[in-house]
Amino acid sequence: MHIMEYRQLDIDNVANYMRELPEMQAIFSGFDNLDIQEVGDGNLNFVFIVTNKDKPAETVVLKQAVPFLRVVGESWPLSRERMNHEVRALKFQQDLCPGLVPEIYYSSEDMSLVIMQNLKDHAILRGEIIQGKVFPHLADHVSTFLAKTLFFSSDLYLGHDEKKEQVGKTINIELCKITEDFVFTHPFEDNETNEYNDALSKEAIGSIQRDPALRAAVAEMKYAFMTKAESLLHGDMHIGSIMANADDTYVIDPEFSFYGPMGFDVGAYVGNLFLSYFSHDYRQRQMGNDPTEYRGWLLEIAEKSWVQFEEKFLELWRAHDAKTDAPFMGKDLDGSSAEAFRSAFMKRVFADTIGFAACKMMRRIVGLAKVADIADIDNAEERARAEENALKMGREMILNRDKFTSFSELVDLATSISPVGGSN
Ligand code: SR1
Ligand code: MG
Repeated sequence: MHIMEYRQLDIDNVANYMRELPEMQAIFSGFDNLDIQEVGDGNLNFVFIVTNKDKPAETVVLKQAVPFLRVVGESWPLSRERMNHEVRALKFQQDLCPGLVPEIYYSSEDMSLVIMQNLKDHAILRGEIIQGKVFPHLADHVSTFLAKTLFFSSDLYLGHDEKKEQVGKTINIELCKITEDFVFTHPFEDNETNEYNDALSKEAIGSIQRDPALRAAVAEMKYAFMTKAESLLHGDMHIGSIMANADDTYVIDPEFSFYGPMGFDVGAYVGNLFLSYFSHDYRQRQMGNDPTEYRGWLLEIAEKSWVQFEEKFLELWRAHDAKTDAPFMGKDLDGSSAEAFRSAFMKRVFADTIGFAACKMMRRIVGLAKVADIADIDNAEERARAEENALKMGREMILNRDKFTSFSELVDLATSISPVGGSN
């Protein structure tokens, strides 16, 4: 095997690197007239779009990890190991969910990079939602992705030995630590890395930093994140990790992948939709629209995504149990024990989903890494209103995470905090 020494690629040397790869020779008819753009807008890596100007259908995305956190710079070292996690997770997800994950053409551990399908007809979902676009298949596609990846990597499906081997292989110490700090710790302790909108009231910030019940609840979610090795998660399943158009949905960027609690992925996704909901009180009014329609769509999508996820997950589980000689709980002697277990299991995943969604929402308001939906609102008072609403919702969700009995109660909570028709 040819070992290549790591070097950081840039616009000037990408073409020469690619022309040596047989996998790229199979895609590109030539390497002398390439358009190469660095488009990485995430916090961690460099991303190049490479297109043959002579034949624009010949196009790929090259993503490379650098040995530091891009958003901070070389002063924050971060090993390139994260690319191995990303590639492993992409391959696992691709096998289960073709068409919902970009196709991989080439990957290199030495160079910490992956070359994959350029989703040139798709855009990052967060940006699209900020603009008020709707996606008819989003709930169906995301719920399929979540149900399949979370079920088929769990103990409900895998053999006891294989599951434990997978847990061992996918330990992702550094990126989990980022989540432990930036999702579950710093936002709630007035850490120096936090960033506050000046217009956000001290009371609102104090409501998540100085309430012992809330701090205890967040610590419980952090403990669950660190100890509940249920399934191979995406690990950063916010709406910036999804690319979509009217027909397709692709889940991208699984570098935070590790074995963790199922509700963490589901919660990240629905929590982000609630943040968008709060942002579109102002955003829809700014666009001159009655906010009811778009905000109603966001809530509908969040609810449908959970409901369809639960249905699909249970369907996979029942189908597997019907075929296997060794169901997880053993033989179901009177025919109802398996359903009792399933019902209790899904209730617990639901409570976890709510608790994790709440942490994800609150961290995006006061922590270092924001979401553009809210942080880019140009009016500080309006931004603070959306932020306070998100914090209120996050508080109620995490404190009562075991009490919600259906997703519609979360929708009711969101509309009681901020009516769907908007504030004015
Ligand atoms: C300091 S890194 C902040 C965030 O970027 C990633 O997208 C993850 O969400 C991480 O928490
Ligand atoms: Mg990312």
